[in-house]
Amino acid sequence: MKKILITGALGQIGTELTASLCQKYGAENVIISDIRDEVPENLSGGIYEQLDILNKEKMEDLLLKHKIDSVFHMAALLSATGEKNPQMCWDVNMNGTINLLDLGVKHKLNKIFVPSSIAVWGNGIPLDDTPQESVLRPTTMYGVTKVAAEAVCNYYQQKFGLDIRGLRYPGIISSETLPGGGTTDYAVEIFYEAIKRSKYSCFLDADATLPMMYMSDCVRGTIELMEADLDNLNYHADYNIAAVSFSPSELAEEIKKYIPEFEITYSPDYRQKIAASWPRSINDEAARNDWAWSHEFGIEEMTKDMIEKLSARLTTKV
Ligand code: NAD
Ligand code: AKB
Repeated sequence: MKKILITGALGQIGTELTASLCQKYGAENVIISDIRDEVPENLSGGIYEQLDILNKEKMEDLLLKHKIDSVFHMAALLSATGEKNPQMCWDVNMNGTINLLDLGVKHKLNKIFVPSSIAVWGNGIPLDDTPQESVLRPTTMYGVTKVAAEAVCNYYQQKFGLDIRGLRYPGIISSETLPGGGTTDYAVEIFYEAIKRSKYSCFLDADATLPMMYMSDCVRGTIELMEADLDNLNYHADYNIAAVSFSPSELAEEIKKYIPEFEITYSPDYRQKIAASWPRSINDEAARNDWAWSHEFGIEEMTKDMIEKLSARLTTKV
């Protein structure tokens, strides 16, 4: 990877991926793009270009202008936002991705990363240790787009030899940028509310166990997969990847070790039904075997790091 484009770079994962890629490949070689006009002041480097991924012409201009050879395609609408506007979710997640794949073939891109999600699964799958090879029956439009994107990426790989890689990310927890409208967002919000107000009303049930991952593992895993030897990969756009699994009540107990007065209440909404259709834990042996994936952060390490980082930032109680 010599010249990298990130789409959706101002989102939760894109922000921290940008920082790592700039550090590793040089800020002058990382082009960050997003649909948003305003560029945040705290950008960690890179060259910003405004890009709506539905604008294929502009996407092509940027690929040529910056001589891009690799793309991390992070632009998408997530599960909760997607359920509010399924048509737009399909449009952005599918048509935006196909635009990129077509241009990838046309301009012979070296590598493309297209993230997938635990949302590919749905009712009727084993909820624990969900295998790499399993039936995919998504219950949300977001999940439908992730299954379809995996299939279309694998098709472009076989048909055109385009090197496309992807991970079925669990819920990602991070301290730098707030999540953008997903079902697992509670696991980030809870830290902000615990630090600011010592209480949180959770939109999932107390025992809604879901697979989760800390951002530093997510970013490292993403880059490691992109740097892995293609000959070792038995899967392409659909690798299971896992770190930890916990429920809202288990996370609350962990937070109480640092904020003993913290109180959590439960007021489940439409997102609980989505969460209930997703696995509780995932089998990621293929990733561990093929490209030596290994997570570093468990719930204890993650909670400690989140509390330390956010407490330093959110100093005033509202
Ligand atoms: P996010 O919502 O935080 O960021 C997405 C970014 O895409 C936003 O900055 C948004 O402005 C941008 N965007 C939206 N529509 C666009 C368009 N038409 N053109 C260009 N940019 C557009 O999402 P994220 O959490 O950073 O997720 C990145 C990827 O990882 C997505 O594919 C998502 O489905 C996947 N994923 C994320 C998680 C998670 O927990 N964060 C879990 C599983 C999978
Ligand atoms: C969401 O909740 O929509 C995302 C995901 C797991 O894909 N965080």
